[in-house]
Amino acid sequence: MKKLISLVFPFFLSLAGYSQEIANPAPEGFDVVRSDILHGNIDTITYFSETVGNNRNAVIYIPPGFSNEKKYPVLYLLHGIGGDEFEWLNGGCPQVIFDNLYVENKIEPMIVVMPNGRAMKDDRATGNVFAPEKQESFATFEKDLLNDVIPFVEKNYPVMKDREHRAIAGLSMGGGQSLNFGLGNLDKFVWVGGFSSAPNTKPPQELVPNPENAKAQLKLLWLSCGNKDGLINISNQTSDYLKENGVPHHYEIYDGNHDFEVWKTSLYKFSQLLFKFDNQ
Ligand code: FER
Repeated sequence: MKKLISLVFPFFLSLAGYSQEIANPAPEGFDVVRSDILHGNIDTITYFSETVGNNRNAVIYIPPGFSNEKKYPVLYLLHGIGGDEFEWLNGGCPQVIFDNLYVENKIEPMIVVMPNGRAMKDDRATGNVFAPEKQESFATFEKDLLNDVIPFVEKNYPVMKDREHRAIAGLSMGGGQSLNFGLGNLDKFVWVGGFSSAPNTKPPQELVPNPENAKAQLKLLWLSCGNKDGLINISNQTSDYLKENGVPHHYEIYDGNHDFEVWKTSLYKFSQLLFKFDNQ
């Protein structure tokens, strides 16, 4: 009987897919506004996009205690298929999460840029957000980000311009974008995170064709997803490939769905690893 169990149990585990443990949620209060602390500033910026051919908007978060005399690293934080440059602010209160982390000295001061990842003239999340030309515009955004958004930010804000001080992360479609653009441009980004990454994520062999190179360049590769998310196979297959090819990465699975509970927790945890060079 014992023998049977030991033979059959691994089979069921593999049927169940992932046997990975569920990671802890963020602590209580991490996303609750505190009136007793300093707050960062939120602004909208407008840049001209050569890629799209018109002005486009992004949201920017400037950390508490910001000084023009200093230079900051930058996190580019991307939204999902139904969102726009305001999605994180509306659903994820990243400014609250960051303000609370700063007061506890848990993150490095950084500027956070939340652009609109739909690089097309009408970049609103209206009509059929799954329409092919809209999905395509999420891929086109790679050019807009690299050639238009980043140069604008680097020209207008006191930021560090090397890859070691540039991070990219996002939720769902934005998670796919972050993995595709980050891992596809290791000369530009070495801190990369995909939260509940969507099917726009490139297949693993395309995403990381040269595991040795990725291993040598990356400071942080982060994947996270809810265990009840219908898209979890994307994160699982990415993590499996990375494991098989010896590319260090964090993979956290939370008890959750395809929603902001998971994305807020992901941001809370991911952001604490950013721009820390000693403890990766
Ligand atoms: C899909 C299912 C979901 C897909 C994209 C998504 C590109 C994106 C979801 C999101 O951004 O929340 O099949 O195909």
